[in-house]
Amino acid sequence: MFLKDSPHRRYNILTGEWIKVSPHRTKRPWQGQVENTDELKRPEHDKNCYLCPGNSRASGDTTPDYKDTYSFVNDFSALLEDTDRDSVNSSFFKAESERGICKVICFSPRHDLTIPIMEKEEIKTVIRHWKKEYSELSQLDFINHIQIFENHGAAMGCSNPHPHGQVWADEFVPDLPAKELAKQKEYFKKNNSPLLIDYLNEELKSKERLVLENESFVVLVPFWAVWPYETLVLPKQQVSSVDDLSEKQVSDLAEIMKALGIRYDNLFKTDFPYSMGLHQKPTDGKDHPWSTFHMHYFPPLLRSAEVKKFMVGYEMMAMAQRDITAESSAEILRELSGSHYRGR
Ligand code: H2U
Ligand code: ZN
Repeated sequence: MFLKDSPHRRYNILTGEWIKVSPHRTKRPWQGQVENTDELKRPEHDKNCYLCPGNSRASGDTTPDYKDTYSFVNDFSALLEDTDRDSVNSSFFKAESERGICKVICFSPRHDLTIPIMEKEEIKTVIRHWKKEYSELSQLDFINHIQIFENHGAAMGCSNPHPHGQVWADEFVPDLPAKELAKQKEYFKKNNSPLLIDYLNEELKSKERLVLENESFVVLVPFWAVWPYETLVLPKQQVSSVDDLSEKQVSDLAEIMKALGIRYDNLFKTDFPYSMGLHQKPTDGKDHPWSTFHMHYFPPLLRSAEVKKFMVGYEMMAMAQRDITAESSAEILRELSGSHYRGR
């Protein structure tokens, strides 16, 4: 079958972009080099960490003695609530000022934890905190989009190993979510059904790209994945934002995030780096019935804890390309152990 053996391009239904796939370069899944890069064990509390309870931050504020998930306004926020309002709009020069709020979310007071080694109950607390941020920030009339994400690991430019993520609340819907929304809307107008729910139902039939499944969620390697071990977390029932998740869905999402994190860590026996984020309904007060809540995981590793995929050369100049197919990656992830290699 050409999808398995021959060079081809695949279409990303969410963005309208194409990606090149060259499976003939690696017909068999990579089985080689797996380094056990036993990271130095981190302390539960690090007196030099600005996210650990009781320590001071760049702003001079003290991070309080928090007990579970805690958030604060980023001391180096990319967007500000109070800023000059201005614009230029000519043929060659277009710009407008933008307001916003950026926050840092500490997942846990424990410096040494990561999502895969946190307890499910602790991850539920993080998700409930995402709900709270989404619902509070969406009340502000100048906030029209909320991007929640986690940059994990030094390989992704994360500046501090303390388990944390960020929220950027924007005045304008950013480009990637805007593209995905436009595609979801186009499909919904034609089919009167959400694109990602229909796509998931097709994936559930074929099963070849599935990684994990529970009552409420599925993790799969999307047909059009770019990163070698990229995954998409999809709800089985239409739900438009994190705020709309039921307690059962919060619990199932926590469970599947942990299970996915364990597989990722087990893949190269390392604290697996990634950028992960939530895509959901804009907060502009409109309905967006086509918008399905989902999460993307974009991990950079290719062959080992050290060998990353670089998006350079052809990819910078032309388009994304991969060798190993989405189906092979899904198979590799699916077959990994569900117990963390470090034993917790
Ligand atoms: P990353 O490691 O994902 O970059 O996130 C850390 C964030 O923490 C970063 O955006 C902020 C940085 O601006 N920060 C503070 O808000 N206060 C500090 O004292 C240091 C870093
Ligand atoms: Zn810390």
